[in-house]
Amino acid sequence: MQASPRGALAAGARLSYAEFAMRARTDKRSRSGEPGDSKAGGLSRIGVAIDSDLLEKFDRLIRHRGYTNRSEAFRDLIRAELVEQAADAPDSPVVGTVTLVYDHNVRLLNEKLVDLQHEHYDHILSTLHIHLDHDHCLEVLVLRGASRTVRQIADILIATKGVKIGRLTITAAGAMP
Ligand code: NI
Repeated sequence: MQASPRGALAAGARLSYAEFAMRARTDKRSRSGEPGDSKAGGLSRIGVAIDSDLLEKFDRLIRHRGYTNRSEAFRDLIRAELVEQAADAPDSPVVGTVTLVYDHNVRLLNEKLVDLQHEHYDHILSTLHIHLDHDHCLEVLVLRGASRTVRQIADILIATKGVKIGRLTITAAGAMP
């Protein structure tokens, strides 16, 4: 059975960005009329043998996360693993989001963070600054580059004295599985 990407889209209860990107590409391929399109855009059905207790826990988890069907949850989990594995290679092109929370009263911290960002301006796509409260600032930076470089820049920013919370989230910048 051949499900059209549009049909699948209409049936999908929750659309992650990865899913959206994949479907957009599938849709484009379907329209291009290249040989082998139907296979590229097709769905395969698989049967999975799974321990009942484990399945019950999985169902609870995905319900808690807002999934309305298992297939969507399985696909997202598989994709997350593939992206993580791809981003592990030091030369893989990635996009990283760095979240920083810091106390702007710490002497010269603002200047230090801005200097660091200017040193790596060619890898920083965007920054967002929010004055969280009287003392704290939240900064979100979007970095792009080789996995190794993005991690290095994030580590330097996060380890800067006075930064209270720092997190890096990485996703593959190339083709999404
Ligand atoms: Ni601020």
